[in-house]
Amino acid sequence: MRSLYNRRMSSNQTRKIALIFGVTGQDGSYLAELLLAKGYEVHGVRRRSSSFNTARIDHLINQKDIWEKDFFLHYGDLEDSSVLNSIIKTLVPDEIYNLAAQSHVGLSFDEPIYTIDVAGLGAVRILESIYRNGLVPKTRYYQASTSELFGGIANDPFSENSAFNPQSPYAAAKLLAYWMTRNYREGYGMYAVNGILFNHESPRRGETFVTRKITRGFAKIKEGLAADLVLGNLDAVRDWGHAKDYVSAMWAMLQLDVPQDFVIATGEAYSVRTFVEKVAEKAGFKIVWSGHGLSEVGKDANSGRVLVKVDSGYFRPLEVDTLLGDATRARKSLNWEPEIKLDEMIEAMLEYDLALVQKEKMFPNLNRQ
Ligand code: NAP
Ligand code: G4F
Repeated sequence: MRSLYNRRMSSNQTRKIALIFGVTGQDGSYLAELLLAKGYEVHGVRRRSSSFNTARIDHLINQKDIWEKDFFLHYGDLEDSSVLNSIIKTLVPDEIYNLAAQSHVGLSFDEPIYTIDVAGLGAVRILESIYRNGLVPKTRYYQASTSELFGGIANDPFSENSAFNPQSPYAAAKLLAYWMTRNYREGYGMYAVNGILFNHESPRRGETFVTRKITRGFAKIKEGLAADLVLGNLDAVRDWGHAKDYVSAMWAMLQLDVPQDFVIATGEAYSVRTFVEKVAEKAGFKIVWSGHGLSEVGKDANSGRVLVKVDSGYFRPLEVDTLLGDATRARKSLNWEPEIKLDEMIEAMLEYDLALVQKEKMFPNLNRQ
């Protein structure tokens, strides 16, 4: 990696510069692709790790015509103000996307202070850096807000005007970041917006989120590498879209004349149970449920084999039962529509995981040192 300062000297100043915190994550990788396709100079911040953590962006790093010409990586951490301030001050980005977070709701109950530091104060560190470096007239800021702010069941789908009711340390951290983004917008005139995104998934989704856990689980069951899949709350309902569609909305939010916050959602919601049934069917199984609560199981109708079990370890101290979004404002003002349907997304995720599992079967020692 070349030094930030050398790179800045040689950069083509005529095109827009985007800086992505969380570039190694699901959304960061799709957003980097989108911005590169739009002709941006794209900079991403990655964390130092003792193992490889760039799998989602390796295809960009390995592309000789763009690596360190259009696409750059810098080491940094949202806990370290001095480094992120130096990156922002040196690059003077046109757009900053803050996608970095400890993003697992369940884990946030185990690590509340860390989660609040990164997902909450991390946003304040970036906003302060923009403000104190005099970049308010130049730099636009996107905050990865979340439907978790709403905290569950309501009579109507959640919109920008719905009340917040955070039900986890993660949601409380994101609420802090949400309000600080509004404070800098309303107090200092910064172009700073919240994208209140409902769940979005893809083959690049982290393996511990429920959708990917299910597609990976059924890929392993189908290929004989696992006997069953163990889950938590089967009755949780989520509005699941595709990450590729959602990063387009992020970009569109930074292109308006007047900054404002948007809900991004498909407007359709399904239970974890239904998601399991859909994945199972595509993997060649038909699930029939029996029992209740922690004793409930999902059996394959043909063989009678138990394929799905429930374990209390995957429940959270507070459960968010139902999240369904109303993206009317985004449809009207951003001309945004989700294009990839749930079934199409499930097929792509399962296909991807089947290919991974087949590789694992052929080369069982591939991931061992
Ligand atoms: P993700 O896959 O978990 O990616 C999170 C990114 O943040 C990774 O690049 C991670 O780096 C980075 N990160 C974590 N801690 C950091 C730290 N201390 N300093 C710097 N970077 C750090 O999440 P995602 O699904 O792409 O979501 C992107 C953002 O949108 C997150 O803020 C999430 O909370 C929010 N969001 C997601 C959804 C959704 O359904 N996906 C919905 C609403 C909001 P490593 O790769 O090194 O771990
Ligand atoms: O996939 P999940 O872990 O996602 P969750 O909690 O909805 O959070 C995701 O979406 C948020 C937007 O609404 C983001 F802000 C956040 O960063 C993250 O991307 O769980 C979905 C549902 C939950 O109700 C959970 O209790 O599935 C339920 N579930 C049931 N069994 C499980 C499991 N979740 C996980 N992770 N693992 C299980 O075994």
